Amino acid sequence: MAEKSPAADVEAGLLAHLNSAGEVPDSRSFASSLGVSHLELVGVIKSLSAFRIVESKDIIKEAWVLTEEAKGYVAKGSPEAQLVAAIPPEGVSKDALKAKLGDAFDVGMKAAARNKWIGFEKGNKDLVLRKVESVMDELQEQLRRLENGEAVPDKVIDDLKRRKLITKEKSIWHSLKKGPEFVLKRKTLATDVTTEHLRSGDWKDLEFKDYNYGAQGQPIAKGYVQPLMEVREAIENIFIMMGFTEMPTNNFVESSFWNFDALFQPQQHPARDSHDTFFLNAPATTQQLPEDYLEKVKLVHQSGGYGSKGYVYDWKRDEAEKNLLRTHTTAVSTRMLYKLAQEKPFAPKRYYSIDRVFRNEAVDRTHLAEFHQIEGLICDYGLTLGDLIGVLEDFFSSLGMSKLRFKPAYNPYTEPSMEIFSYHDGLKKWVEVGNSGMFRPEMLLPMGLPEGVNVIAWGLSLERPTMILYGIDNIRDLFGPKVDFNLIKSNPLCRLGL
Ligand code: FB9
Repeated sequence: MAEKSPAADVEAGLLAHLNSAGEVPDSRSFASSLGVSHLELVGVIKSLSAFRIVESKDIIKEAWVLTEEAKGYVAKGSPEAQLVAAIPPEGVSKDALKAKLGDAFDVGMKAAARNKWIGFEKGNKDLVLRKVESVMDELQEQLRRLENGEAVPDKVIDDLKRRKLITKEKSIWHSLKKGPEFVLKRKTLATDVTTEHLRSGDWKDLEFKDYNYGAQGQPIAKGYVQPLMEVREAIENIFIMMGFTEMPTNNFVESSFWNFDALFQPQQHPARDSHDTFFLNAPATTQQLPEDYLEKVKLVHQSGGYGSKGYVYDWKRDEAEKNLLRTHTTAVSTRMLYKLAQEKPFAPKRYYSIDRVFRNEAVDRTHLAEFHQIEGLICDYGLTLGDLIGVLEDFFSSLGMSKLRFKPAYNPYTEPSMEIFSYHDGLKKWVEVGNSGMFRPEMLLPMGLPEGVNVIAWGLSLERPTMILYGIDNIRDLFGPKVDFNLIKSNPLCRLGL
């Protein structure tokens, strides 16, 4: 038979005592009567209460307890009393006293002086003299009384608290009585039929523990999807369902040409200076740009064409060759539209991209120097602003945003352009949920896209919807070194548009 665990002895002792005495008024004194720690008895009480074998009532009392320092004073007297005791009638030097009392010296000196127990000789501040024969060590007395649980005046409590000699401690103990399922000896309920039971045959009179169907499973140590990636996946599924294909965004480093010039964004545009854009020192400039297309971009910037008068400025190649961290994934759209224009005959396309973009902006609660841009574009003959509004309605209604409003806006590469607003039921307000527009002919025609082909496009961030969906207030809790993993672990699955 298995060796009886000390807990079993405690249990047997408690049940036997309850059986005879009917109750245990104070679990603390009962534990010391059993010679076990109160904690160990509490463990048994908790398990017996769970099976309603005993009934336990918690008794909570807050009491002042002495700090180690205070316990020292009860043993050796208060610092001031120790100090006086260490002063011989002829007095003694401060150093000698410090050597004798150690860190009680400073406190002792101040308190003894305050109590006018000590004094100094005129002109000799180093010799400490006793002013009193004997002292009544109030502090030691008060601490002793407190230690024995005796009442002391509040003023004394405040003084002892101020001298950090006492702290409040909550102690909990229990009064016990027989429970509705009280038994003298608890049948150990078996949880499994083991070979031992089968071999010993005692399985016949074993009682089995009920299955606890409510038991939580072991938390599975598994990886967790970053909320941004959860929302990314949900939004990707929406694009794919709408027939869009992902654009390759695996190049954070881009040339000014594809990021700005090809988008008909003039070289003196404020976004093109290092206040907004991270330019690279190495590699500082790009080597390969399509020569013939570059000429066309140069021309349309300098003197227009395709019905446009252009920007009429001196377009510089070296400006376009400057490398930077892309400020938008629209740079990828530019590359893809140029590539599409080279494919004859023209075939309509729906493209999307979701990846990091970098902007040298002031960082705040919702802005970092990088974020994930989501972009969608449709390239086809005869597309109108109505088509853009239509596809935005589809896209955002799949994101659970049905009520949209559009506000005219300006982008160097789209005309007309619109900011998109959605009424957010949870936030009870209109939220700006993105930007959109129709790419300018000055951008599309130099690429070689056929007359009559229009491109409608829109963009938003991944961080904003993720923060709103997960109720995250500060972007640093979502992205970057300060992410709180528990937030990621405890996050409910994102239920977006699905
Ligand atoms: O994401 C944004 N807001 C947003 C989006 C979804 C959302 O979902 C909630 C669950 C309900 C909530 C909010 N914005 C775009 C709007 C603002 O947050 C804005 O202040 C910040 N914008 C970023 C740029 O900041 C400098 C968000 C980012 C943005 C803005 C514009 C584009 C892309 C990202 C674009 C574009 C574009 C335009 C025309 C053609 C092609 C691309």
